Amino acid sequence: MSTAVDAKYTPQSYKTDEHPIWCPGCGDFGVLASLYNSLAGLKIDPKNLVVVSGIGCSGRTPGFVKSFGFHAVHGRVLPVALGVKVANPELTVIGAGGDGDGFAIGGGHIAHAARRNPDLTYLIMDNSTYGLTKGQYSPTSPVGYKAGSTPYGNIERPLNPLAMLIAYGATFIAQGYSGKPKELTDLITRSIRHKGFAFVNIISPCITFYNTYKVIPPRLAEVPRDHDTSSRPKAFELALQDDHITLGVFYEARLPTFEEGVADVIRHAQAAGPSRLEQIFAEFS
Ligand SMILES: Cc1ncc(C[n+]2csc(CCOP(=O)(O)OP(=O)(O)O)c2C)c(N)n1
Ligand code: SF4
Ligand SMILES: [Mg+2]
Repeated sequence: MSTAVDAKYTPQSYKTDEHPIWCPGCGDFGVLASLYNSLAGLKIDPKNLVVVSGIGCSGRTPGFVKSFGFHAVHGRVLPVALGVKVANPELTVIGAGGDGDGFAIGGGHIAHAARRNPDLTYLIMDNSTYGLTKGQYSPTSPVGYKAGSTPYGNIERPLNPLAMLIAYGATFIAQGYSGKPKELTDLITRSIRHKGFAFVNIISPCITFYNTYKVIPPRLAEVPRDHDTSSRPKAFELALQDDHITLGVFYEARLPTFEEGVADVIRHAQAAGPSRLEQIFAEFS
């Protein structure tokens, strides 16, 4: 991760001239403010920062962060972010998108990003709805969720993003809430510092199509103080309980990153010399 220790950065340093066009009260404002705070705390030089998003209200995030940005097609945050990171491992790469973008159309990518363990941060702004397209049910909408696409109530059980990421082998897994920006700033900071694939599921209510501001706060709980973040079974246990919405770090581990693996492959190929490459080309020609 690249940092500029000789310069002063404030949250303001990361604001662009674009004003978010999110609805007043949208949870995504809290996520963005927390992201600005984290970036300032880490003193990340905007020229070494890339924010990649998919499509959705949350997908507008790169437009609001002073950095390089890539507003990818729907569901393709992770392949683009991985490509950027492999091309230049010195960059800090952050993926941002919604529950629909990440878990529905882009759902197939998460498993492979997690098991490859590139040094990326992936922030999901989870409002349990498709905000941009007016509130259709999403993979994290609860059973019974009523909207235009489910007038008699959603009949599909929601997926559990935390359990899913633990199963896929992500090396940093956390959950935050847009209404707790101080705690969220800390989680985002830890996720960016983490060397490897860091996933933060951020509960971020859509005030317009699925207003959960009253139902979420009473259900919030912190990860217990004695939780062992190095234990996958303990992380599963925590993720599978449904009495509370648990906030904090569920799991973290240091494993080789994808870029470290790629560098090894390049070293081996270079050591094998051009003759080995010629041999391979000959075999396939
Ligand atoms: C290939 C493709 N299919 C469908 C759409 C329509 N579409 C745009 S955003 C979206 C869902 C966004 O939901 P989510 O990712 O949860 O983001 P939010 O708006 O809730 O932040 C859909 C289905 C699209 N843009 N491209
Ligand atoms: S529609 Fe929902 S998710 Fe989109 S900006 Fe408005 S409140 Fe936020
Ligand atoms: Mg959504």
